[in-house]
Amino acid sequence: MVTTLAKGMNYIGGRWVVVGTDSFEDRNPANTGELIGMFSCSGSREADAAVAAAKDAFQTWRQESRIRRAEHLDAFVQLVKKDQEELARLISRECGKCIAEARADVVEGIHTAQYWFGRARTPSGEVLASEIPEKDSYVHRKPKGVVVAITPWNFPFAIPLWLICPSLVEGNTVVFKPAEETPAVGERIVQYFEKAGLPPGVLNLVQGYGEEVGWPLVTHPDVDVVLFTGSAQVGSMIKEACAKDYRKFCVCEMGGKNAMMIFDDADFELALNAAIISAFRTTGQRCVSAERLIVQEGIFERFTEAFEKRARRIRIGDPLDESTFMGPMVSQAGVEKFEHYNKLAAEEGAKIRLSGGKLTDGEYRKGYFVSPFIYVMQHNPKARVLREEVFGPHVALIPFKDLDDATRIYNDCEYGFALSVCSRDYRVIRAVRERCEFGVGYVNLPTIGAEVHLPFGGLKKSGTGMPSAAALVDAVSHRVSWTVNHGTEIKMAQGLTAEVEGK
Ligand code: UN1
Repeated sequence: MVTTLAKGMNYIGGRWVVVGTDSFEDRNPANTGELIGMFSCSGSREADAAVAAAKDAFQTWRQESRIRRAEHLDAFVQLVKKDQEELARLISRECGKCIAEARADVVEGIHTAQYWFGRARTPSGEVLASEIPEKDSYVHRKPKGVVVAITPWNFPFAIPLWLICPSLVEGNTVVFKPAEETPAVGERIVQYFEKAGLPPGVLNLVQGYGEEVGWPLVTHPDVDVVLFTGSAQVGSMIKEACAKDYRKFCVCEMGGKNAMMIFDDADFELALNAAIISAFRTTGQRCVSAERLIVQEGIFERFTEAFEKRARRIRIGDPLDESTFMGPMVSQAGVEKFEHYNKLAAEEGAKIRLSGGKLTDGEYRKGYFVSPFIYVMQHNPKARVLREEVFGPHVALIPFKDLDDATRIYNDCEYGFALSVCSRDYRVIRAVRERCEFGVGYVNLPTIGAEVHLPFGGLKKSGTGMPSAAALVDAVSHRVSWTVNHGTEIKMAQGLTAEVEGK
């Protein structure tokens, strides 16, 4: 088993290193009295050292075969499998996710590493015909260099692996900065890779805050790719910074104001279950959580009542208790944002059906527990609560008349991440797919629950239009064209010759 005690250090060039005296506390959001560890507050010195180590290691790593590189992922999986339950418990304690969801996070991480291990043996380029019979043309992939991966707390295991695995398999080296809320799980990932025999410098870890160490990494001149998953606000700063540097490429996965569209003909129970999962799993703190339930008029009242009734029964409590459905929010700042938007909903004319908020009784006092907030509102383009991401169990039920109305309401939002449509009518389902702006779409399913071999990313304010997960290969490798002449003379596709005197 990999050590359960967090080291709290950075991992640079194959060594665990302590950073000065400054450190930050990592506490359990369900019980803030529980200290999980103390972690280094890194800054630009550490960012420089980590990028230099990654740059150094790149020249050797890129020359290793793709298949050999990927074998480290298989070794990683074998190690994780030995610790699976204990790792899930650490995830749950560190970010407050229910244990079942923490187990799912580990499984998703394992699947990611397995996928990239297998994919290494599949074609990595293309062979194309040339117009000239003596020529062969190829599309060949080359690694980009140093990749910075800045990851969120809500999937502290799976998301770093979404970004790290394709980067490594394609021959890049990585500097990984986990969220400051989940440094212990970030450290674990690196410990497993160290044990799996990854050469020094290929994967480096820096702990700390975004402004202090994230920014020096993003703006570092020797970084080739920045992969970020987090808020739209930080993502747009990263996009701006990367745009200033001609060589830097960035992929940002940001927020959402995701919606389910539930039509009158939908399977009622299925739609209800999907809505409960979409709105309240991970306490509404997924970039694909649904904060808008757009429901057709014929079933609106019945659906709202059933949803409210089910939401009232949600078991909120200790995430390590198997019977808990909703754990705490991750931080006091998360609670305050949730409460701010709940208040705003009332000001913007919402009819409140369930007035959730911070829970302060008994055991709840120890953590950042909240109960669901549910309201009914006519669509109103001016209402901020219908457009801005809350990242909590804050749910609007919005009535609609017909297909045109549903797709208009859905699209009237700056974000474009996940959608779900519940209907039995294939024409409606197809129209939703074609008319709505989204990156991840579901039919008769919740808005959450992506699988690792699919692209995952949002449009508009939700992303850079370059999806993550399986599709990330295009972000971490250059696709170069390569044409070889097997003839003894030059034949040009467009008919030019080297004849200098004319005919
Ligand atoms: C996220 O919310 O940031 O689709 C990622 C899902 C997960 C990933 C969510 N597999 O719900």
